[in-house]
Amino acid sequence: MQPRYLQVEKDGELVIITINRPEKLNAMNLEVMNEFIPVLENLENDSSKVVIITGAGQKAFSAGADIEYMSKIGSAEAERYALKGHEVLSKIERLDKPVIAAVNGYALGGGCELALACDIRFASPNAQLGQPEVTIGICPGWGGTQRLLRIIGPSRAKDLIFSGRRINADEAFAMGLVNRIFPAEGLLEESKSYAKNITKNSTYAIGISKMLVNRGMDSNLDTGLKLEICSWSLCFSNKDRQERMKAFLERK
Ligand code: CO8
Repeated sequence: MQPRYLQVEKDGELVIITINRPEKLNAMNLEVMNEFIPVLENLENDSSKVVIITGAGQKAFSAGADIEYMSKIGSAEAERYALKGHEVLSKIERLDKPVIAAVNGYALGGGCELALACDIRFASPNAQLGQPEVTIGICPGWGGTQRLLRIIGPSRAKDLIFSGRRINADEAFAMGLVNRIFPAEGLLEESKSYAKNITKNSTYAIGISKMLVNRGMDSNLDTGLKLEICSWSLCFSNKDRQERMKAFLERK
């Protein structure tokens, strides 16, 4: 069945997923989250090499979880909603290919958490990021307390979470929350062009590098380094590695 709120488009070896609910600033209700699951499961098995996630319209990447829906639910339903969000975000994080968030406006609450689960974040100058959950009586629930802490450190994470304040693209860049800023009209094209460059590199080596960085965040240095040695050696049984090294030596 065609998703109602997710637009999935192929561009060669790239896949662009657009959250398409602009009238609600791409807020992610349960339907949006449910639609993500099969889309991401297809990506686990297809030949695409890089995924870009963005929001429809000019104003928002995503304004977060759906406040209208949350205003009507109790703890049990809230837990199901949180678990669904975690399932989606973990799938993104564990996908063995890079996922880029093209943050084209508001990325608030769950919207910011979605961007945090991506590997790289590019933003337009009108982007505003933040974790305003405490302003509506909840704590971040889709990994915000954990991924934000790992990306920008505990002190800055606490500042954003306790204050609920929104930060612009420049401040987000300065604290390492976004990797680069591109003009709004060029954000998607620049993201695609960056992604296309990545596709020239070894898919196997990128997938394994992503896993190593992700695992390394939760391991001690010794464990991370041991895992790196095993993974590095495994690259040598990959045909792609032989061809690439040979091509270098022959200056192809
Ligand atoms: N949920 C539902 N609808 C939303 C949301 C949202 N998060 N954000 C905006 N909308 C809707 C508005 O209600 C409005 O709808 P309508 O036109 O039908 O009234 C429409 O989108 C446009 O919004 P505004 O009129 O408010 O647009 P403005 O340009 O005036 O303001 C803002 C833009 C500043 C982004 C403002 O809309 C806003 O503050 N939105 C809420 C942002 C927010 O607090 N997000 C965090 C939500 S909490 C969360 O994400 C928790 C994540 C963890 C979940 C864990 C699961 C349990």
